[in-house]
Amino acid sequence: MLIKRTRGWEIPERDATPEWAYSRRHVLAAGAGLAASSLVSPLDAAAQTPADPNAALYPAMRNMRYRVDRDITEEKIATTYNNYYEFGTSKTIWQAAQKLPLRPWQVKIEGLVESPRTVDFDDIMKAMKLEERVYRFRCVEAWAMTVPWTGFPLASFVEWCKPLSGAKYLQMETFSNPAVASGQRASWYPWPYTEGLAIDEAMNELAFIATGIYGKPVPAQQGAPLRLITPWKYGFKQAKALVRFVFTDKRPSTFWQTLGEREYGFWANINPKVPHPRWSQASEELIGAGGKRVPTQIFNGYGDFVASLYDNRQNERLWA
Ligand SMILES: Nc1nc2c(c(=O)[nH]1)N[C@H]1C(S)=C(S)[C@@H](COP(=O)(O)O)O[C@H]1N2
Ligand SMILES: [Mo]
Repeated sequence: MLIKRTRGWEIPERDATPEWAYSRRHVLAAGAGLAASSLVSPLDAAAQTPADPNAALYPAMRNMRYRVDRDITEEKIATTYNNYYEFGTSKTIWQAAQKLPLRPWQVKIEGLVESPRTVDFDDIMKAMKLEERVYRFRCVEAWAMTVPWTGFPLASFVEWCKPLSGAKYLQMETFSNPAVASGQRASWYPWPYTEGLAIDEAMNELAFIATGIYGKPVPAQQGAPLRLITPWKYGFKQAKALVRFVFTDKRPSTFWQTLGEREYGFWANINPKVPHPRWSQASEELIGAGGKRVPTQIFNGYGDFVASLYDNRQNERLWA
């Protein structure tokens, strides 16, 4: 039977492309790239190291295949309301996170790959083609935002790493630097922060490595210089400030699973019908929208892209 479904990218876009996205690009296209610096707020200026060699790569062209049906969250809200336990357990860690030195930034590629290696973040940037994607973002604490990430598909990066056929999972690891990250001095947490995806999830077109947000390099508090984005999964999967990618044949343990298996599973797909022990997942608060709540969608509205990943995993704990 043929069932006509509205696919994600056919949903009419409403307010998803703010004027600045065009006007700023227009300015750049006109060859007056430096004029864009006048658009950088003091907040961002603090977040960027003085000479970010990649600054000129932003803004990148928006990929219009990925559309949303709600307003983009105000930049100031999204960049000052964060979860980043390395810098504390409150939502207001954005200033503390500025202490993280972002260069040099070495990334290890290890495990089941043709040749394990350590690469510089700036060399990854030279190898990848940047694009902008507006995605919904959902934390398991039932708050949500809608933001324009800049970066590259995780699939492109995985291919670049040349994994061997035996690689079934990809583990990702955040930096370890307790001297600047006060949260990492709390010994009851299983530092460093780790997360993982099955290889087919990592190869799904939605999985993304963000290096930028709002048309600029991503600020420290949101995971600079590179972090994972999987919009159909809860926020805790989307590890920040990555330093290590390990290809493996065994399902890796994760930071949150180690802390509480009952609350944080490996798959952590978004489902309004499966409550977390402490938070109903039926609806979510859009941050910066005056307390407005909207119903949560299965897979955060991305089922057309990702639901088939789980057809043969129905015996697993797929949600929350
Ligand atoms: N390394 C690291 N990554 C992390 C976290 C963290 O504490 N440390 N928190 C996660 C959680 S719970 C959420 S909701 C998102 C928040 O991302 P944002 O601050 O960019 O909104 O980051 C995720 N990635
Ligand atoms: Mo979260």
